[in-house]
Amino acid sequence: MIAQELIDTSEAMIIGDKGLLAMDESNPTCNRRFAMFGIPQTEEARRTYRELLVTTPDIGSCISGAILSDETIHQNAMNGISFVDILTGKGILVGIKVDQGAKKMAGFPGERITDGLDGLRKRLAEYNRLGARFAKWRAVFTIGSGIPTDACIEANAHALGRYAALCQEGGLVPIVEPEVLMNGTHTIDRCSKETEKVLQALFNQLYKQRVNLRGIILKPNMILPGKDCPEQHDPVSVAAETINCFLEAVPAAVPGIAFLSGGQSAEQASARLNAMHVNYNKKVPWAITFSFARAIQQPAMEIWNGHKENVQAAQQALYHRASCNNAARRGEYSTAMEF
Ligand code: 5MM
Repeated sequence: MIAQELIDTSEAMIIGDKGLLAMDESNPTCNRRFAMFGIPQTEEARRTYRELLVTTPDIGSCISGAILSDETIHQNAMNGISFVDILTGKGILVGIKVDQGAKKMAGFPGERITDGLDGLRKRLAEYNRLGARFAKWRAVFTIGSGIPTDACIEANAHALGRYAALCQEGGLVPIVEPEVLMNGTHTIDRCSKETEKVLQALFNQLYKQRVNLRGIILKPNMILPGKDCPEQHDPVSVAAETINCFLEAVPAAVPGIAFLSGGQSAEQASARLNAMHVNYNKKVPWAITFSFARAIQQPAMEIWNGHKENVQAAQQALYHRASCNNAARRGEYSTAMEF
């Protein structure tokens, strides 16, 4: 019974041309992003900004689910209605980030292991009670000299497996997020090889830990060269590298791959998602969608800038980015949409 509910939820998360709005930045990350625009880094500013996001007119026509953080899932709009009720009222599924951050991995300089398994079963039950229908856990891998190591990959894959199994036991669909970072000078080929290694280790653990693959969503990086690699690639090549890598490593039972943006510009992320749909839509077994944070929110945050009079324009910018990504899911996005 629970298995069917999980499958129904994961199908609802990838429905049509909709995607996921990642608004689960931890307080330090949100504050860092606010600081870039000179926005005050207070709990009230974070609440006001999240209210702007969830009350964007017609956002439910573009977004299937929103990922919240622990602070946000407990907050209300100014009129006293909880963010959970606002989202649910718009037909948007509520998700919750449950990891407690990627911390330095002891004995492995430059590598990180994600915390948060202690007490997780209890936290999941509470989030379920609050209205969450899915969860998210992010593991981070850095490409560099001799890294990521097998130890870092195995430890993070094991933790993702334990998290995913606990989520399914508690009736929540786990978004499983292994992110190979864009930081560095590495080539696209190196990104592909390291991502494939990470995905294979991850799916081995999901199998071993009896996770129902039809009741998860994978949230990975696209296959990209490092930000500082001299050779950059057009959207068609990125789409080809990405799909080839995922065909090698992701079982057909997985219903959907929801890409993170990882520091790409909003336009780049839409163009690359679009190229995957134009060239491979009928050739892959999973839905291909988006779960962006920066690439969907950044223009809205910049316009808002902490000022009430900018709320409407910021909401229009969020809606615009969501629509561009809907178009990309249909293979109909073009840069002409940006003017
Ligand atoms: C990689 O970050 C996730 C997707 O965001 P981008 O599209 O900007 O890459 C995002 O959901 C991330 O997991 C959250 O922002 C939470 O991050 P922290 O590090 O604050 O927990």
